Amino acid sequence: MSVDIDILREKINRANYEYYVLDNPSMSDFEYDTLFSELKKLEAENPSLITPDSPTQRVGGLSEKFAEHKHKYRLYSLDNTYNEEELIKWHERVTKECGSEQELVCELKIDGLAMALTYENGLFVRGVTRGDGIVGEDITNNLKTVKAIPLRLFEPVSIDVRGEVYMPKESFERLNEENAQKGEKIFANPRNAASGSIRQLDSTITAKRDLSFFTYTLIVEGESNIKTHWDSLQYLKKLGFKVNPNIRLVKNIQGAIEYCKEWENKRFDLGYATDGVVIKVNSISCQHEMGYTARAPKWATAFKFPPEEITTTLKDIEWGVGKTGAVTPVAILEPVLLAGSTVSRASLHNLDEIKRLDVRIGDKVLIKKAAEIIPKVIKVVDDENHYKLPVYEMKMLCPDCGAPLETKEGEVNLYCSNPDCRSIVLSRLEYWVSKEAMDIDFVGPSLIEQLYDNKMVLTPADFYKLTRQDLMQLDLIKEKSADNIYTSIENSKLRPLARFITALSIRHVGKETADILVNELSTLEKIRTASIEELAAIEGIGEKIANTIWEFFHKDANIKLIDELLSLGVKPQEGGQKISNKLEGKTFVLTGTLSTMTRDEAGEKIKLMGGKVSSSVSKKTSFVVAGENPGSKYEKAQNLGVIILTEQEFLEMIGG
Ligand code: 0OX
Repeated sequence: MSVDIDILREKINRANYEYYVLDNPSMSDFEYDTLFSELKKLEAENPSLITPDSPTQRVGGLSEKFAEHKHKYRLYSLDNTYNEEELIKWHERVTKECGSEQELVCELKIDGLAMALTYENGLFVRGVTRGDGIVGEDITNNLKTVKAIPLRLFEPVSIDVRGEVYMPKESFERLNEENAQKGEKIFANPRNAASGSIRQLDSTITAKRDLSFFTYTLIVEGESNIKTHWDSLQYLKKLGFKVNPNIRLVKNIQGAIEYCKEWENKRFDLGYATDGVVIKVNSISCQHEMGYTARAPKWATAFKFPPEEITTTLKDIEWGVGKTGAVTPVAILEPVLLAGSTVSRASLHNLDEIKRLDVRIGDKVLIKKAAEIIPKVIKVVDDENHYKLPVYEMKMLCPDCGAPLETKEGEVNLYCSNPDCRSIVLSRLEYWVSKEAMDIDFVGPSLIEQLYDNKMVLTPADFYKLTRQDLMQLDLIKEKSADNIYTSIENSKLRPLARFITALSIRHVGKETADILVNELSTLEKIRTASIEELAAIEGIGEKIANTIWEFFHKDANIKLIDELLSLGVKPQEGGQKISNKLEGKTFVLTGTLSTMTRDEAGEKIKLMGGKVSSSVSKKTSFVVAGENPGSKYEKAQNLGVIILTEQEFLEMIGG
């Protein structure tokens, strides 16, 4: 038994290592989940066999507060350099103090949070935040949930390492999208998101956030075989740590300058944020010789990339109305070039943010590309002019229909109080037809506006009352397009229930929550009639969302809308997400044009049969379905040896 459990653990740890450290998965999600469940079951039956490095120990629990921990080795800061000249000067000091020109190691400066990790006999025993460099907080349980941090090393050594915990850009965007849906905190950048995630007292929350870790320092004490920083990084890799793949050993400062120039632009293509380059003297004896100032090593320097921030003038604040009725501000700016693109609009989030920043029309403002994505206003540039401008006053009226704005308990957003507000109705109709919702082709914003202004479509139900003749009355709509539009609308009648729920634009209910509701309650009738308690008891819903869902389904206008949709032949496909398990554990990637269905429809079918659909090909992909003119995914599948199916083979697989 103990041998079985050891082998199982080893297999899962290996799979984790390949996935999270090497970025090169070898096992399917299905295989991984099966092994993991098996291990959990064995451990539950034999608790004495649980080991501290078991992958099941990455889940964590609750802490009351974090204990302080004095670092054995101080965590130093880094001195910064901002240009070539300063770099050359730093290097001249290195050459002088070490007696000869030194080789250097260049590393990307990861914009995360520095951590100190301790391993004893190969086991991860402690992880501490930087704190003030002398004393930090013991957050071992939270760090155990970060899969790129090995719980056991490949050699039974006792060492201390340093590295940076960070959140990939994609995970940051996803987290913010989900939080926005739920009306929860929006993080300004991936670093803040990583910080908010790693300092959770409930480490099950940390475990749900996708954090990663690059290791960049091995503490080498006294006599050691490791003579250079470069070798220490290679050794860290050998022990099972994730080391940034873009490190480079260079002969001299010119090499380092080239590296900095190269990454100044290339950094935007990375999946994580980096704010500079760290340049370190390679020879460890030289590092010891140079030593430290009061706060930083003399043998290292950080070259900071020019900030992706710029000053411009705030010309106006425009308020937009979203599909939930939320009225949100956008800063209208004097156009400026920022991170490679011209920016004339920036996010201001909400009225509280406007008050906090005290932005006034005419102010000079500092804007920044948050995580290189959407620009946002950071602050007002302090100058005399600011105080001469009138304080910004919000009218508290809907910018579109003029109805009073209202607030909702526990939320910072302002909402238009008029359910018939043109902007709200239009954006709801646009959302109804969108790819994420009912996926109705050929019906875009301008057609919707025409239909609305001609009083032909005022609610989603009205789409299903349109005839070909109705459509042909409109500007620029000829027989062929009327046919296309009509067929598209007809085809949408049988969309899966989760899409239908998503399409209803219930506040806080996006695609993910709709999936949860359908998986849990299966039918529209059950979802419509569930009590607040029943809804709140569903994992991933919570009280606040339960309330909004219940309220939505009990409002007269919504009851009428849903009944009308059903009577017009809209028949959301029920029965949960799955109708069979035929494709369980299989991941599909769809590429090219299919002749009998759209890629989305093929995706729906795969999901209904228990399979998964992914947008990118990896070793984990089970099949790539290739239609006409497949893209680069086809080549990638060939290179990785992934099975490629023709549309016909795919149809045979799913039974026609
Ligand atoms: C980083 C990073 C930070 C070594 C001596 C003081 C700082 N954020 O990626 N720090 C260091 O080095 C230590 N290296 C890095 N790559």
